[in-house]
Amino acid sequence: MNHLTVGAALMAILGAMPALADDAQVIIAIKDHHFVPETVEIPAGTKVKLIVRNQDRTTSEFESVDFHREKVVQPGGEITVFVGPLAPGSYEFFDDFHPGTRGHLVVK
Ligand SMILES: [Cu+2]
Repeated sequence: MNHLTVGAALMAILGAMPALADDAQVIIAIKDHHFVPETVEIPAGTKVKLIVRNQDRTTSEFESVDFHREKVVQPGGEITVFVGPLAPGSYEFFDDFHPGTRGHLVVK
């Protein structure tokens, strides 16, 4: 490749980067056996990155039957799950190790 071609290739790569940075991302904490926030609104038809941070001293398992995810979150740790694109509606999630801990993804 000559320098012009390299420059064009670089610009193509850099041009593609904002799309990655724009990916929808939501942080959900687990604190005192509650999800914070308990209701998370996300756009329909979009892939969304959920980051779940466990601030409790007990192990949790972030789980949803509605959107088919299940992942253990260590005390003080965090996990990432991708959801969507989803149709509009309300999708429940819970802590499978503390089933009283529940929240909802509201897709609009
Ligand atoms: Cu489970």
